[in-house]
Amino acid sequence: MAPSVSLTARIRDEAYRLGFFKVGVTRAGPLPQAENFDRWLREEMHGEMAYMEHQAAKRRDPSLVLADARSLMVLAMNYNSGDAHSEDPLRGRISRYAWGDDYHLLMKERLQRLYAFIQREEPGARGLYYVDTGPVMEKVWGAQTTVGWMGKHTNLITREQGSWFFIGVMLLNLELESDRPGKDYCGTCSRCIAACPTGAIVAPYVVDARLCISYLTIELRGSIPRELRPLIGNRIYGCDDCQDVCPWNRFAVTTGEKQFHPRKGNLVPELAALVDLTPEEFARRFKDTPIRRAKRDGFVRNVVVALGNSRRSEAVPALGRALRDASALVRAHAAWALGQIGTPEALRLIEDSRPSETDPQVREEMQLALVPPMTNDQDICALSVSAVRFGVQALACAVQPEG
Ligand code: B12
Ligand code: SF4
Ligand code: SF4
Repeated sequence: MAPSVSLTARIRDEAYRLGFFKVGVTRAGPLPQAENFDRWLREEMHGEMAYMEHQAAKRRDPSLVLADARSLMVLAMNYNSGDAHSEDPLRGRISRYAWGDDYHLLMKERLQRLYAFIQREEPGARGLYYVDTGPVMEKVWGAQTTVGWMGKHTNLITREQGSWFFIGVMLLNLELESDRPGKDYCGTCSRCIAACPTGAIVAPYVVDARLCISYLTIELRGSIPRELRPLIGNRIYGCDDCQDVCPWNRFAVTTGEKQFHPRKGNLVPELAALVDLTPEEFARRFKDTPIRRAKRDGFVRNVVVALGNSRRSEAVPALGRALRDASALVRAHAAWALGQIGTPEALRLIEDSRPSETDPQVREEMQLALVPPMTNDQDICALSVSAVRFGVQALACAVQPEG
């Protein structure tokens, strides 16, 4: 007689067949460690992501999402293409998850097929599935299963393949066999915390989104805080630094999903060319990719900041064009970027545009770019220059102008 295979095992097998490399199951009860989530919201670490607040009750309680929810499945799909980021400051860095096609589309389709399988196996089955967009705390639930654990950078990590994967979740009215929670293998390591360019991992397991480059370049619609702009470097969409340094990503394997491999031009894009994207070109070029989320003006704002951070005179002509952009957001950041480069030509472009500029925020950025306020470091430099004249301290100030 053939051995009986449980429904949970059959669902897992089908999920593996559909391309998920890890499948976890847990009981759908109240959110574990909900007090951490509450604290995160209370301290406003979600910034302008109002959806995190509006749907907080559902995030704390899956039964508010699906009334008769009994089980919660967590499914991991690898997006690692094995390519590397560009170190060239005149080329942009797009985070790995956004190099290829939009994962929402691909994963939704796979989850739909899995759901259809479950309904065929168990005709009374009802459920809901999400990738990213539902009010379900995907990482927290993932850590309740054998998928893995939440690292100090707060991404979910698997022992087998590291953290370069997307998460899908499925709520079901079925009693499935639950896993044991994942064990934390971070140990004494703290590489991600040290590597974060903006100090966004404010404590182990806590990311203040307002400081995270991923938030600043994708979610934030308005102006990027001035003090954070220099720290963004050439990252124009998201950030991978905390995961790039994680030792568990040494076990990453290349994904079999062709759609997640870099689209032409997304791996090491030339920054100067991206400045000229019209809204129509942006929509065409990034159709069905995650990058559309930043919207054209937000994306070009990021590109302009990266050009400023290059501190290279070759970036000046492109920034001059950005200074005439239809979007005040782009013009404001272009003025800042030209100020960062600070060559006579860069400053002349600002001077030339100033009389015709009417937007108050752009005018303010122009003013600051032309006459930067003295920072403490500059105060110290100015004092050193007058005291020591051509001493070492003065030389250090000259080669490292403060932005
Ligand atoms: C909002 C959001 C963001 C925000 C906030 C990030 C964050 N850390 O929460 C921003 C825009 C910054 C962001 C960035 C990124 N994101 Co995002 N994001 C989400 C989203 C929509 C919700 C996450 C959430 O609920 N955050 C709220 C915080 C409070 O929840 P949490 O981190 O799970 O918090 C727990 C811990 O902080 C812990 N905790 C708090 N204090 C303490 C203290 C102690 C002692 C302990 C032990 C624990 C602890 O408890 C909290 C929960 O109660 C999810 C999709 C989803 N629906 O879940 C994707 C998601 C998390 N993002 C994802 C990705 C890929 C990214 C980026 C890598 C993209 C990029 N390359 O730029 C970065 C990674 C940045 C980072 N280091 O986290 C993937 C993660 C996949 C994975 N392997 O983990 C998800 C799951 C999307 C998906 N479906 O694949 N993201
Ligand atoms: S994604 Fe970048 S900015 Fe955000 S926590 Fe990780 S290293 Fe820091
Ligand atoms: S870098 Fe180290 S501390 Fe950070 S998530 Fe990876 S193992 Fe954990």
